[in-house]
Amino acid sequence: MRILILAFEYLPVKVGGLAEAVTSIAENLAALDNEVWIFTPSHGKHTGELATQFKIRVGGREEEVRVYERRENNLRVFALSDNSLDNPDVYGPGWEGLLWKTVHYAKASTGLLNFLIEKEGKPDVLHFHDWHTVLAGALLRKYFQLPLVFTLHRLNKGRIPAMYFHEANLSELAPYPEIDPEYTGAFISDVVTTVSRSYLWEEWDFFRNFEGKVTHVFNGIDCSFWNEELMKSKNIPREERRKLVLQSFGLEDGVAFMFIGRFDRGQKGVDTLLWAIELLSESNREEFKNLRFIIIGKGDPALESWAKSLENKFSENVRVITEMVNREKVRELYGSVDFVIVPSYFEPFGLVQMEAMCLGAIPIGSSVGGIKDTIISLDDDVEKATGLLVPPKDAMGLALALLRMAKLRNENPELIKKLRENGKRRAREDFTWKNACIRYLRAYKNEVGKAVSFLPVSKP
Ligand code: NHF
Repeated sequence: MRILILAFEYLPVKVGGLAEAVTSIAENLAALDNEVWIFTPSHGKHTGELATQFKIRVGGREEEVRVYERRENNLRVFALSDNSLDNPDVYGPGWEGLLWKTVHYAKASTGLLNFLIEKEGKPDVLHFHDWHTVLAGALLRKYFQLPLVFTLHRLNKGRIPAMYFHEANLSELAPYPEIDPEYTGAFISDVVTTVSRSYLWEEWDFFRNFEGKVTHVFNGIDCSFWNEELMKSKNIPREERRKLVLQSFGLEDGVAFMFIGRFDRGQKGVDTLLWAIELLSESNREEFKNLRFIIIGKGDPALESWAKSLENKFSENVRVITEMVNREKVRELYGSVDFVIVPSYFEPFGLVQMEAMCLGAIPIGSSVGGIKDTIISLDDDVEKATGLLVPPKDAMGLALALLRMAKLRNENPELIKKLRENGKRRAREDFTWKNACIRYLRAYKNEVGKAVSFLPVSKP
């Protein structure tokens, strides 16, 4: 099959989890013998050969577009470049700059496909990712009538002025002054997907509008990097690694918990964890002495200073790292700590619990979205369990879960070992990118089960 992918991020350009996801999808589709074309804004990175150049009219001016192509066998990445698309601020500059970028991208993508189609024929399907590519997806559909698959990695729930649809030559899709591009993208598509089953149902208020064409395709995890064999300390037993890691932070040995993520108020839930630490320090002083927390991340200054104040107050228990930690170091940490805490309020899929499981750290996560779908909780199935699920936004619930798991680590090493092994197997076998792509290929042909509101929702 020939698949055309549209995405605002593609490695090496990376802002969040989107780049890794789209790159893995493209690479795995290509490995499954498909021809894959990716159209992405250059964001100032001109890698590859100049493939073509042409002019577009946009914002009342003529704009010169250059397209750089890099090719790895049947995978071809086309980076689109012009004055707007070259801006290194991936989601900018500013809100208006971003909206103009989406218009430039739509018109430049049309120019490029117009060029490719003459020489090479048309793609069998167009797979576009997140709202930034909606204008491009709609314009390509208008001129080339391709089947459309739209993937929402995370709902943004924003609106944009209709003017940008008019500028993109898509007035027919903009009957109101403000348009929700996610709604439009889903409306014009043949199949709409999101990255976990639970996230789909949590956001049913949105997805119900497209019932009949909505489904989930789980993300995968690339365990070739998140692999114990690649750790510097791979020959040292896990208990020893933990001691060494804690020592490197100036902490004595104890039950080691780790958090890694953005310090924000809306999603990642670091505030729930900080409350839980406060609660434990007050109500369970004896047990608290044995607990160690390594908290990595940055963001909201108020949350950073709250975390730092806990570090000062509990200098024998808490370490807060607000500097950038490289991936190799993060891998050493996952492979050494006992538990990883993922207290998100919502999570479309979530990488942290997957990375932790790849490296044998047991995740304690909120029972939401992809976290709920990927962790098998001790409370649901002791034999297959890979971690523990707790309700989101519940500091007391989390505090009790931490105590429970600390006790388990001290008293039941067999079960702990089983959780670690189950987690590794689950991440490596059940959530591969190859599996994701096999399902996308079925979605491209519309041979995939849909979310049906009158059928009971079952666990994967
Ligand atoms: O992994 C890529 C990523 C997800 O959970 C993540 C998210 C945004 O929030 O699919 O998209």
